[in-house]
Amino acid sequence: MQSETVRATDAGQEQRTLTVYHIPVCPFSQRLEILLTLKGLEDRVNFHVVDITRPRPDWLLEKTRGTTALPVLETEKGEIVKESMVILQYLEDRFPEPAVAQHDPYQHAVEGMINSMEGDFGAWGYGYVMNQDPGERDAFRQGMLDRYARLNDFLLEHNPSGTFLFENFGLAETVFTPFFMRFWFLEYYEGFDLPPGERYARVREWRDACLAHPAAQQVTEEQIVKLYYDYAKGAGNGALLPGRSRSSFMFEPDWRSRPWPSKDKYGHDATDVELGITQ
Ligand code: GAZ
Repeated sequence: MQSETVRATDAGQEQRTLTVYHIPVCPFSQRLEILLTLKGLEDRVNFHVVDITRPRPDWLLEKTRGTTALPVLETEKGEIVKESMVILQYLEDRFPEPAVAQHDPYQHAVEGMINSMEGDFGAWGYGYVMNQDPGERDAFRQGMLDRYARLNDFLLEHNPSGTFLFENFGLAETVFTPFFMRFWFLEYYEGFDLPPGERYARVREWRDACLAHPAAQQVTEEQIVKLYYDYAKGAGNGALLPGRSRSSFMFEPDWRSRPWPSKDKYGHDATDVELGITQ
């Protein structure tokens, strides 16, 4: 699904399908891929890859009226929908069967409440991996644990004996799973994992079932660890670190051919050569 669209969406041709403009491996975009996979609609949408390391092209800025955040969905009629949570709801409304979101108003409110924690949860984990001050590590670790504990309590309140928030992998799982996957970078570069024991048992069960779900296998741990090396060194979104000529976030050369990076983010600055990303 990460293949470039064949239709010339930038050439003013009529569009007969839905198009998502996205940055591959972006967690917000993976949400859409998961939802479409759950609905069996992977082929219904063109995924058009946008190069994050270059300025956005004018034809795209015209569509978005100047905003640069992706993903962005364009309908068959040329209507523009921004924000991954809004796009998920749009796709759910357009393609209601099989339902991913809850129908019951209260249950839908429950998934809305847990989803309202995603921004803070995601931002904390990204702040943690990007932190460069060893003196702040404990505070980041504790903050991450606090956020997992909050999710644990929420799951215990609403589905104490189940695995997912409701019966099946649904909207909340679609929203959180891409972050659970990105947080493989915390395991690797910060040695962070949920401690054993009751305090995190419910959220651990949820997270592990989310990670294993067949509809959510768009990225792998190895891919995340390798591509996000520069995030672990404080440089996000394709930014270039001092002494380096390429970003670890580039998609060439393929991550499979690169060595696993050094885990020592506080003590070592890996070179292009060590990362296997020379031209
Ligand atoms: N709220 C939007 C949504 O769709 O849900 C967020 C979309 C978004 O941030 N997209 C990013 C983007 O297009 C790519 S993915 N950025 C370029 C631009 O011009 O705006 C996440 C973080 C973070 C840093 C990066 C990302 C990330 O925290 O994966 O926290 C969650 C960006 C420092």
